[in-house]
Formats: sequence, structure tokens, C-alpha cells
Amino acid sequence: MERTLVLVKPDAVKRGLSGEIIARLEKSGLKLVALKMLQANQVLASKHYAVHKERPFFNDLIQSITSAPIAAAIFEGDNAVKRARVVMGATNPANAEKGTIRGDLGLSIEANSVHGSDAIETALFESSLYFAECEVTEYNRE
Ligand code: 3AN
Repeated sequence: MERTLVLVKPDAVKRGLSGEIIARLEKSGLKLVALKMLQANQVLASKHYAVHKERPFFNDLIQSITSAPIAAAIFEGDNAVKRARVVMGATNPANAEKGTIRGDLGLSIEANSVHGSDAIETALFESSLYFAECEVTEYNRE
């Protein structure tokens, strides 16, 4: 069974959209198996975004993800990585379709409300940054 890591980013937490974003993913049929709020520090954020280290926007990315709390979640389901990204929409809200999280709620490419893992291996790595194994639950969704 596939899992993916989702982060409700600071811009969305601050606008009171954590519940709505998690609800949209649940309503898509994905099963919520882990959930917490935290404020990421530099070390955690740098590990998460290490792949973007050479990009010009790296420092801004670290600054923004650590600027306020995030809501971290793991969703499970067949094809969870891809399905979560479809619900989220394109990275840049300007290109994201209406009806997607970023299309409806995203403010800009920096403040795009939500992060979702982009591959199964990335999801495993990112999930391990935010959750201990004992924090990931098992139950039958009805
Ligand atoms: P996604 O999160 O959709 O997989 P990535 O991995 O390409 O997108 O980018 C990671 C994050 O970096 C994005 N969520 C976005 O907030 C930020 N980002 C991506 N491209 C840019 C850019 N050109 N300028 C500023 N921030 C960017």
C-alpha cells in the first residue's frame, strides 16, 4: 500500500486552511494515517529540501517553511503519491486548475499552500523526517 507525505505549509496554516486541505485529501478517498502540527527548524527544513540546495530560491524556501507551524500528514492508498498531487494541482497556483487545492487556495509559487512527495522513495524519506514509525496508524477506512 502506497503512502505519501503532505505538509500544509505556513501560509495555509496561518489562513486557517489546515482542516480544509486535509479534508479535500480525505474526500478524494485517501486514508489519513498520521497527523501532527509542528514548527520545522532549519535542520529539518534543510534535510527536506536538500534536493533544491543549488536552486536560487532555496533560502527563501527554508525561510518560508520554518516561518510558522505546519500540519504534517501521511496519506495512504493505491497510487497515493500521484493521487495526492492531482488533488493539490500544479506547483504554481497560477497554472493550477480550479478545484485543486493550489488552484483554489494557493497564493503564489512560494506560498502554494501545500507540499506533496513527488515519488514513492521521496515519500518514504520525507515521512521518516516528520514521523516515527509508531506515529503511523493502521485501521480500515469505511
Ligand atoms: P512540488 O512541491 O510541486 O513538487 P518542487 O519540488 O519543484 O514542487 O518545488 C518545491 C517547492 O519550492 C515548491 N512547493 C515551491 O514552493 C518552491 N518553488 C518551486 N519552484 C520555485 C520557483 N521558481 N521560485 C520560488 N519557489 C519555487
